[in-house]
Amino acid sequence: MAQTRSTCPYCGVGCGVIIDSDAGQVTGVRGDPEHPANFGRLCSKGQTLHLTAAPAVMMQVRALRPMRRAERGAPLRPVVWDAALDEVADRLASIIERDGADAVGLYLSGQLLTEDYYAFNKLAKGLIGSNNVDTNSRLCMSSAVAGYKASLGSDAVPACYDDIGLAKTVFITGSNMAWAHPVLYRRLEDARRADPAMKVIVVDPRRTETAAEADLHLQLLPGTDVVLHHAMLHLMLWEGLVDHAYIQAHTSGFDALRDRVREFSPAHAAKVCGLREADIVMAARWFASGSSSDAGRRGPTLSLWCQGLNQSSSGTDKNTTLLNLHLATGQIGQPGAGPLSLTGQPNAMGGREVGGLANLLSAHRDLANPAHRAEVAALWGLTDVPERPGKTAVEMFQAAADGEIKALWIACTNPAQSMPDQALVQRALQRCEFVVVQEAYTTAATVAFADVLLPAASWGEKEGTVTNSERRISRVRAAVPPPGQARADWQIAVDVAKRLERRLPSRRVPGSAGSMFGWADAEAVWNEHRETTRGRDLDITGLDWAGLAQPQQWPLPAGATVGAARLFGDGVFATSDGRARFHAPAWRPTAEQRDAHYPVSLTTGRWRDQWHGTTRTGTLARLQDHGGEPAVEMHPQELTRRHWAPGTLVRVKSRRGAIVLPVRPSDSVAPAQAFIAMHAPQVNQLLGSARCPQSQQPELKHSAVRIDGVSLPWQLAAAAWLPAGEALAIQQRLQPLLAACSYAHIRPIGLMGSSPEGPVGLVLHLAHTTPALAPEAVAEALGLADGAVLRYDDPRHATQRRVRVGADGRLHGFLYSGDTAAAGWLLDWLQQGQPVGGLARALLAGGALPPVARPSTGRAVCTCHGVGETAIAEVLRAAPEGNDAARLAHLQNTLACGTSCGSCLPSLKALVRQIQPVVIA
Ligand SMILES: Nc1nc2c(c(=O)[nH]1)N[C@H]1C(S)=C(S)[C@@H](COP(=O)(O)OP(=O)(O)OC[C@H]3O[C@@H](n4cnc5c(=O)[nH]c(N)nc54)[C@H](O)[C@@H]3O)O[C@H]1N2
Ligand SMILES: Nc1nc2c(c(=O)[nH]1)N[C@H]1C(S)=C(S)[C@@H](COP(=O)(O)OP(=O)(O)OC[C@H]3O[C@@H](n4cnc5c(=O)[nH]c(N)nc54)[C@H](O)[C@@H]3O)O[C@H]1N2
Ligand code: SF4
Ligand SMILES: [Mo]
Repeated sequence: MAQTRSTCPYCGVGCGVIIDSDAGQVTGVRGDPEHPANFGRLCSKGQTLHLTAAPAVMMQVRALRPMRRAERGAPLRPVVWDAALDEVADRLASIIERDGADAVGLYLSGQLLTEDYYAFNKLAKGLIGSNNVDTNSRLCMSSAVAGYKASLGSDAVPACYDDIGLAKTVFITGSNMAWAHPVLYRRLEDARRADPAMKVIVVDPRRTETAAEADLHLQLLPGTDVVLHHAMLHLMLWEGLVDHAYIQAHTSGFDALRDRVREFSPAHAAKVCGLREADIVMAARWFASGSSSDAGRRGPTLSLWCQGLNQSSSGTDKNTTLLNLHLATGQIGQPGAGPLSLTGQPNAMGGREVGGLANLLSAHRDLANPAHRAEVAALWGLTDVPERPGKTAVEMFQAAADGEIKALWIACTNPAQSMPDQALVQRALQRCEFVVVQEAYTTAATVAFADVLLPAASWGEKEGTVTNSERRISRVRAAVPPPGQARADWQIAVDVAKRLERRLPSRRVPGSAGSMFGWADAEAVWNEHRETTRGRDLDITGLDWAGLAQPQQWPLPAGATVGAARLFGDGVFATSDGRARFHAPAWRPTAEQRDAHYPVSLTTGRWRDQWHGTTRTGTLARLQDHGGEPAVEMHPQELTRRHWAPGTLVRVKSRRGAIVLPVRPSDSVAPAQAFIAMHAPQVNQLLGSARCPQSQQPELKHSAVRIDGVSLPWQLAAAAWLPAGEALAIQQRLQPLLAACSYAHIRPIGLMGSSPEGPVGLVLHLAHTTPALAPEAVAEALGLADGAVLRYDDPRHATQRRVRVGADGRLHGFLYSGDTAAAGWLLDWLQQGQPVGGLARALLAGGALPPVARPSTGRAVCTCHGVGETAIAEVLRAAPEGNDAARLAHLQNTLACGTSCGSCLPSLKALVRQIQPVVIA
């Protein structure tokens, strides 16, 4: 048994993990108690990593061998590595020779390691001679980058995680951190317990779990953040809460800002933002003077934000106007005070460090700056690096759709799902002459467009470094060898680069010898990257590979022993004159407004237990239960008004496309608004590519839509337990069949509350106007075609029903086509493992209600212990009376829910507030 320290591959909190492995297989994972990001904690996703790495799971879904397609439309067939690499190099070289270097585009990811990123960047900018390298961080962090650079002079996050425990006021905006950054949220819970006077403000158009726990929730209208920020400053000026001495000494541009915010009174802002004036006033006071009643005392105030600000057509303005508030109150660079943007992906920061965006160069250098270009050319031994700015994500796909970009190399991201304007993206991938997809999973939607698929090593299998939200660099280590023939991403880049070096004209200074890519291992790549940081704001020349055993924050220049916890504490900023800049943008509303044709404001975001395209998290039934079937969430009043029962299929239509989804009532969205999880495979057919003019980040948080009823009389619902190690493969085999349906959903399921080794199955829900496929095909795949299967067929009504009860007297599977009203309770019975004994025949009757009433499990709440809402409600109703904390403790003692990773604590607390004990008089 071996133990390997590494990091979690999901979010930007960057938790340290210890991986247990045995005989080349991952056997367990736990939080690293010594890692300063998490001190041993993991969330529901981190804690189940080892289950996703189980061989039985991986063999069904991982890309194990290089593959190529003989022609478009033909299936992918395995080839040996050398043939795949030769083909990639040959095709790229020919296209470059024929159409120039800019005919190639590289689309990368904030989930690559810094070394992977470095190798790709050098390959594109140094070898090919094109700046067409952009990443999914363009969809994620580019507004924060543009905001920091505009206001502070460099892309440097000034604060750190410890500040959460030191702040008096925490301003959380456009972030559902209870779900998206759970372990950091646990820290906030600790801080609030330790200091009950701390004030938490949450700004979000939805009442998320994060918002529901705030002292003040500002449920603003989407896209109105700039108005709110300006109004807060207006109030601060009016009440004398700004720090004039700080403004005088360390900033410039305040006069223009003061003129700008004059028109943004809290009363005016209340109307534009859809808020109460008093709430805006309260938020401004808390922000400026901390929660202290002593008006003379300031802060400390910490801001945390994420995609609600960044993914916006005014993303940079939302960022700079928030930074204005920190600068105007001097709340920056001190313990507990400062802006702390939350990075989404585990290495979004590392990508920024090596210049992994179309407008950047290594070590926070700017492509537009001739001195910076000369520095990078010198470091790489080149005559020059190309001057022409590269294409940003949306522009890159637009250029491919227009035929300008002829080859795309996509690594570690799944644009066929995650990019906005899917019609454009699909056109681009089809028109592009040559598409290389470097992927760890065959199930990613973009694989369908690959001419060559290069199998990548993934979590637990590769070496390198990542940088988390607080500028902390951690080691990523391999615990096991990659499955099949998969290789590390940087290695694949080097394998292609060395071949290209032989084909392309050299751009190196005369007399250079050897390869530009002669690295022996990840350490060698990192050493070269470290050298590029010398003298830069992120200087890490004081750090070596061995020193990385202890995660460190940058900067850590030669001579230093520890990194800087906070930046700009001395009030000297990274601008030419050392002063931070105020910005005074006018307010621009969202690119699309609600109108008579598209009367609903749609927003999109994350679920607690799923990760983006779900290639990894989607393999585990226990991570699927909390979200369940993707749906469009609407306010309950809207469902009542339209006479829609929960689960009714509706059509959501934007100016770009339409998709069908079930509707789900949710108090968290306001009337006239709707929410769809970004994990829903089709959602980005709805979203457009309007973007922030400064950062080029698309407005993935808003689109105007209409939602209408849809008539799909033919439905099919089925679920069954399947042989161990086969469910995911069967899911993939069924997938092509489902393309014929107007609506199709399929996901793995497990037995409620069972261990990870419990039974695994699949659930399907299909709908169409007429029977879209023969139910037999599905029945066969689910083991419901023959053997001890009960049947009912009514061909006149296109009705087929199958039920299988096992020798243990429990329901093992069902299929209903035609009318599927019974599917809800049948699935519940299946997942509860209910004995059905003498009721077997009644299971074919098809009613919306079960033959005997049994409580449904309700929504899954605690993933670790498999506890659903019904059981929780039962315990809370019978609980002894007491305060909320006592009743939460009683609940945890009784059901163990929320005692492991803690990701469900906000849900549990909400239920404790909602469900009071039934008092018998
Ligand atoms: N479980 C889980 N965690 C993740 C991820 C995941 O896939 N799953 N992904 C990671 C990644 S890459 C990222 S980028 C982060 C994202 O983390 P977050 O940004 O926290 O998550 P989202 O749910 O995308 O969006 C946050 C909130 O923005 C709100 N919002 C929408 N419009 C506006 C607006 O105009 N103003 C304001 N103030 N708020 C608005 C939405 O209602 C939503 O609640 O999560 C990371 N963590
Ligand atoms: N509507 C809407 N769309 C959004 C967003 C939103 O909020 N709403 N959020 C946007 C944001 S912030 C982000 S970050 C993007 C995320 O969007 P994507 O980047 O598309 O998300 P992932 O599914 O994480 O894609 C990563 C891919 O890399 C593969 N992979 C895993 N490990 C490795 C590895 O080690 N090497 C390689 N080569 N491949 C690997 C995975 O199987 C997966 O297919 O989505 C964006 N799209
Ligand atoms: S909070 Fe959860 S997903 Fe994020 S790094 Fe930590 S364990 Fe991983
Ligand atoms: Mo992201």
